This record gives sequence, structure tokens and C-alpha cells, in this order.
Amino acid sequence: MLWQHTLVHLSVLTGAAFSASLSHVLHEKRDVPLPHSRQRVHGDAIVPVRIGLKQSNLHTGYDRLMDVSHPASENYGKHLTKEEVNALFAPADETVQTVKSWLLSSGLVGDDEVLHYENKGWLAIDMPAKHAESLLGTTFYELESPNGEIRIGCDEYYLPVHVSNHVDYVKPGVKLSAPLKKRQSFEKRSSPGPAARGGHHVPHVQPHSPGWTLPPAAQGLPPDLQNCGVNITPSCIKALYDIPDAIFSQPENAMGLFETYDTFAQEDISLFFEHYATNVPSDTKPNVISVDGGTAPVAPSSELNGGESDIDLDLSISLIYPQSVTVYQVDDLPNSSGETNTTGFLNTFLDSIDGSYCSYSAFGITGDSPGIDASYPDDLSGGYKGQLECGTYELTRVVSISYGEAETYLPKAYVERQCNEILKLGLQGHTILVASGDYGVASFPGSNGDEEGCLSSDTQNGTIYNPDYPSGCPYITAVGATRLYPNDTVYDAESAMQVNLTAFNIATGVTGSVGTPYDFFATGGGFSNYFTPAPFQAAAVAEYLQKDLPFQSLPYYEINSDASNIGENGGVYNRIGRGYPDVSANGAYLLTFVNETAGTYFGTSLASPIFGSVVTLINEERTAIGKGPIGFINPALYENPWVLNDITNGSNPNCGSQGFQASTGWDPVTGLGTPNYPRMLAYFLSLP
Ligand SMILES: *C1O[C@H](CO)[C@@H](O)[C@H](O)[C@H]1NC(C)=O
Ligand SMILES: *[C@@H]1O[C@H](CO)[C@@H](O)[C@H](O)[C@H]1NC(C)=O
Ligand SMILES: *[C@@H]1O[C@H](CO)[C@@H](O)[C@H](O)[C@H]1NC(C)=O
Ligand SMILES: *[C@@H]1O[C@H](CO)[C@@H](O)[C@H](O)[C@H]1NC(C)=O
Ligand SMILES: *[C@@H]1O[C@H](CO)[C@@H](O)[C@H](O)[C@H]1NC(C)=O
Ligand SMILES: *[C@@H]1O[C@H](CO)[C@@H](O)[C@H](O)[C@H]1NC(C)=O
Ligand SMILES: CC(=O)N[C@H]1CO[C@H](CO)[C@@H](O)[C@@H]1O
Repeated sequence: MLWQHTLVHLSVLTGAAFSASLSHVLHEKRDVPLPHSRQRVHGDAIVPVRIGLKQSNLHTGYDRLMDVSHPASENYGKHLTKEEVNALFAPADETVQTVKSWLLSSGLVGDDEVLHYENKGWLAIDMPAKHAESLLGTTFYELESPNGEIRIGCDEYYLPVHVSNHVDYVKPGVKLSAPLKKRQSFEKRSSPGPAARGGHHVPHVQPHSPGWTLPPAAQGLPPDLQNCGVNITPSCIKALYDIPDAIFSQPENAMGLFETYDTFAQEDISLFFEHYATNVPSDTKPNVISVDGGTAPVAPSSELNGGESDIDLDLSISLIYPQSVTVYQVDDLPNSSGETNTTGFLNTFLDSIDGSYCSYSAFGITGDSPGIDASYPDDLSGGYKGQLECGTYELTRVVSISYGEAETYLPKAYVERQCNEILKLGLQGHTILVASGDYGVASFPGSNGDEEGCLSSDTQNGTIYNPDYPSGCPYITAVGATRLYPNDTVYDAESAMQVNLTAFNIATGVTGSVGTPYDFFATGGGFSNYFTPAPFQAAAVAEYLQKDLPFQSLPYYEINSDASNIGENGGVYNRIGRGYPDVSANGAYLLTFVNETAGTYFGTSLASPIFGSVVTLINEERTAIGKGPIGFINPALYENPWVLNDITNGSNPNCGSQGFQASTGWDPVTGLGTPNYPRMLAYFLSLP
């Protein structure tokens, strides 16, 4: 499509003037138009435009990642420095010049307003929406979904032909300016707090279902392991996975937690340590790194204390203490600048660690806090000889992320680029883990305009599975959740996590129902619509798809290159997609304190920090014998699934059908399984 077609249309809308002397091409179009009511962004609102420049050598990224992460590679563990990674993939000078010239020649942007990120991958301009619309031949809308999430975006945009070749995509505003403040719209992975909401009624008691009796097999167990089927504690988790008491405190192995909006309260985590992790001094604190103005902790009664951060800290600190934990608290608090009314939760974080936020003090948008920028030795070997990285934070070796959203909310090009950033972190030896979601094969209730969070097509209403992002990125380790049933002990096999929260509340005498569809919690899993299985996963996925299991009766589709045929032929899942999760860990019956009130929590939010703690403990043991971190673990795990406990029972239904079934080997419910710590340790210690 040519620019001129749109020009007429846009002139009417914006009254802006274009230079139409060059023909423009459609650069990107949203695959699935967002169906919600939309509202035009105010012309004077500042839209942060981020232009992702085409990088060099990206086609070599996968092989390079395997070179340092595949156990059969002779370069296993020889990770690259950040400088080497930046130099390797930096866009060509011609790319930078072409795009910059186009911006300046528009007359809408001054030279000093174009920021070039330190990693060379981005140009950034914060400009009024009307100017951005004029430049890109588009219209920006705010989109509000039924559950109140606000998105800003456009359906399509245009670039001049000669510029288009140099641009991956343009990020048209993941932040809203002050006049456009709306309620925060990220989605978090904690239980919506069924028992927490009604938790005032169960203070400080061990919850158990009425009629729950000590399972016969639990009678000979130590008291702290007797009721793990109804109350998971750090002792239970250590027993389940054979995790020893932690002993190391090595600065290079501090474990990272990504948090946004939700903020921990020291009083809550102290209560947890006092009750369930007495080896941890109750005043133990995480390090807090403020990214774009995020601050922590908050008072227990703050509305920001929704439980997510508390839980992440409870689990990681109690499993790895005396090792320290670092919280990356991303984005401003609600009333400080308006920046929390955003989406694109992972971007600000990735930007902050990959060197993007250079000179980010212009345009009234918050810059990086002085004093916490990473400083680097200047004697590093490798290609990049640029100035000190500015506006970047040192990233911990392991990062656990308990947040996510529907993959289809984000355009394919955007997601691919972000996934490549995650690949680059793997090249540097980081392990990035993400909770795989809590609504089975659906996304969050309300996502994509569907009550259950499922997808629709012309012929199907809310029955198509809705895969999660960033779990769909093949370079991340997606962690599903498992559970014990009340009569189980820690020596029984776990099942996929599935729970009816309303039924649980009724059974435990907690008042207040968790309305449908929020009452149904099941570990998230399925197949991405944007990514195919990486070679190291392909055999595992192919084997699952051959199994004689109930899911075989589900109709499916095979996604096309622009992901525009979701639901084709009545299919409900993409049979040629990347399968997730990769692994799993317990995510049920955690009794903890939020707002100083006892409540029971469920979800993959619990599983990701547990798995991250295991990786941290393994890195520590390797550090102690002079070896480096294990980095991107998926290739090694798919090659050696025996280091995990295979979970074979349970499923992840939703969207009106049965979902997928767990089975022997990898499955899109519990992945390869839960940690078998002694086996994982022995195996990873044996690698170079
Ligand atoms: C919000 O603003 C109020 C008053 O300006 C201030 O007292 C409060 O600390 C702020 N809250 C946050 C979370 O920044
Ligand atoms: C925290 O608990 C106090 C006391 O019960 C209550 O007044 C307050 O509303 C609670 N805060 C939140 C955010 O629920
Ligand atoms: C889809 O199903 C929902 C819930 O049952 C209903 O409210 C809606 O009207 C249906 N939409 C269409 C297009 O049939
Ligand atoms: C647990 O086992 C006992 C017998 O050992 C049985 O009576 C009870 O129904 C079981 N409970 C559940 C929830 O399965
Ligand atoms: C959960 O349990 C409640 C109470 O028993 C029931 O009304 C509701 O239908 C159940 N929800 C699901 C999704 O099964
Ligand atoms: C297997 O999972 C189902 C729920 O899908 C559960 O009812 C059953 O108790 C589990 N069986 C075992 C042996 O854990
Ligand atoms: C979390 C947050 O920032 N919420 C604000 C978003 O903007 C609306 C409208 O200005 C405010 O009312 C919210 O408090």
C-alpha cells in the first residue's frame, strides 16, 4: 500500500502536513485488531517514539547462543561480555544515518531531540502525538479492555521505502504522558488474592480442608513436612526437590527479581521468615535497584503491596539466604510522574539493562537515578570501545519475572525483537525465567476482550487458546506450576497445578468468593503463535504431538508467517509453535503474609522464583570451583531431562475445552518437570 492512500485520510484527521514526495510503505500492521472501545490519543500528549534499527549479524545469534549454551559445544560457558554483544549486533552506520536524516528532514524533530541508545539499537524521540502521527502516517489510540487495561498503539504505520529497510519496527508509545494518565495496566502473576482478600479470617493458622487428616504416609515425617499437601513452606520445597540449606554469599550470584507497580513490604517478608524460614534473620532485606523511578519497599497497607513482590522475596530469600536478592523495581510509582500508566512492562527493564537509556533526562521523562549506573572496567577485551555505558544497570546472573501478558497483544515484530534481546542476555550468561501464566491455555481473564482471556475468530467465540508472552520466546526459561494434593506427602509425585479458588475458600472457611473466571487457576502452557520450537526443543515437542492423549481430538491450525490465521479451520491451537513451559516447580498452598495478614497463595508466580533459586544455588557451587554461570539452561535441560522430575499427571484446561495433558517427557503443561537438585547440580558441575 502506498502512503498516498493514507495521506488523504490522515490529513483529515490530523490536519498535519506531510512531505509526500517519497513513496511510503506499510511497515507494520497489527495482526489481530484490538476489539475494544478505542479513543484517539490527545494530539499534544507526549508519545515516546522508539525506532528499532535493524541490527547486524542477528542471523548468527542462535548459533552463537548454542555455541556457549549447548552442552555438546566445546565453547560451553564461554559467555560474551556486554560490550562484545553490543559490538556484534550494532546496526551499520548507514542505518543510523539514513533513519536520522529522515527524522531531521521532517522538520518535526530537532537534532538534539534524537537520542541514540548506547547499544546502538534504538533511536528515541519523545514528541507530541500529532507529530508522531504525521511522521508515521498513523493515528494513535488508547485502547481500554473490559478489565480496565489501557494500551496505546496504532493499527498500522508507514515509513519511506528507503527508511523501511533499516528499521525493525517503531514502538509507538508504551508510555502515556501526564494528561493521559490512566490506571495502571500491567498484569501480574499472583493469585488475585482469594484467601488474601478474605485472609483476615484465617490469621496465623495452618489452613487445611475440613476433614483433612494427616495422610498415613506423613505420620513418620518430621513435623515441618507433615502437611505440605495443604501448606507449602520452604522446608517442604527443599524436601520436594532435595535442595540443601544454602551456605554461600557471593556478590556475583545475587539473584534478581523483576517487579513493577507491585511492591514488597518489609514487615510482610519479615513475618514470613519468622514463621517459615527461621534460618533467615527476620530483618533481611533485598537490594533494591530503581529502574525509571521505581521505589521499594512500601508500607504493608499500601495498595501497591498486592502480594506478588512479597511472595517472590519470601521464596527466593528463604531458599538462597545468606545469598542476597536484588529487586529491580521498574517504573515510577503511580502518582509520581504518570509513567506507571503504561504497558510494555518488559521493555523499560530490557532497555535499562541493555544500555538504552542514555541521556534520558530530556522531555520531562524520568531519567536514571544517579549513583546506580553500572560502571565497567575499561580493560575488557572485545570489540566495543565506546564510552562508558550510560543509563544501564548491572543485571544479575539469574532473573525471575512473575509477570506476563497475551502474546497477541503485541505485534510480531516487536515481540521478535524483544526476544532477540533476551537471546543476547543468554549470550552473556544470564538465566531469565518467567512464570508461564495461571489460566491454563488462556491468558488473563478479560484479555483480548474475552471474559476468560481466550481468542475468537469469525467462526469461534472465545474458544481459541491464547498463548502467553514472554513465555513464547524460545530464549527464556518458562516455568509452569505444580502442586501436591492434600493426601500427598513431599515424597509423592506432584501434579500440574490446578485449583478452584472459590471452592478452596469455601472449604477453608474464608468468606468472599473469587468470581468466575478468576476462580479457576491452572498452570499456563501451550504453543506460541509467533515462534517455532528452537532446534533443541523440536524433538521434545514432536514427540508430545505424537502421543495418544485427549488433546489430539482438538482441532488445530498451522500459523502463517504473519500470524494472521489464528483459529483457521476452527483450530484452537497452533500445532507448529514453540511449546511452553520448559520446566516447572511448586505453585500451590503457600501460606504467607500480605498486608501483615495470613493468606494462601497459588500460581506460577511461586514456581519461577523457586526455579530461579535452584539455578542460583548451582551457579554458586560452580563459582566455588572457579566455573562461570550456567546461563541459558534450556539446551542442556532438553538434552538431559533426567535431571528433572517428570510430572505426568494433570492438565491445563480453559477456553471451553480440555487443554493439554501432562505426560511422560516434555508436555505443554509442566514442561520437562521440576528440579531434582542433586542431579541438576552433579550435571551442571560436570560441564566446563
Ligand atoms: C503520592 O503523593 C503524595 C502527596 O503528594 C505523597 O504523600 C505520597 O508519598 C505519594 N505516593 C507515592 C507512592 O509516591
Ligand atoms: C491493610 O490492612 C488494613 C488493616 O486491616 C486495612 O485497613 C487496609 O485497607 C489494608 N490495605 C489494603 C491495601 O488492603
Ligand atoms: C460471545 O460469547 C459471549 C459470552 O457468552 C457473548 O456475550 C457474546 O455476545 C458472544 N459474541 C458473539 C459475537 O457471539
Ligand atoms: C485422604 O485419605 C483418606 C484415607 O486415607 C480418605 O478418607 C480421604 O478421603 C482422602 N482425602 C482426599 C481429599 O483425597
Ligand atoms: C469453582 O467452585 C465453585 C464452588 O464450588 C463453583 O461454583 C464454580 O463453578 C467452580 N468453578 C469452576 C471453573 O469450576
Ligand atoms: C491427578 O490430577 C488430578 C487432577 O487433574 C487429581 O484429581 C488427582 O488426584 C491427581 N492424581 C494424583 C495421583 O496425584
Ligand atoms: C496507577 C496509576 O498511575 N493510576 C493512575 C492513572 O491515571 C488515572 C487518571 O489520571 C489516575 O486516576 C490513576 O490513579
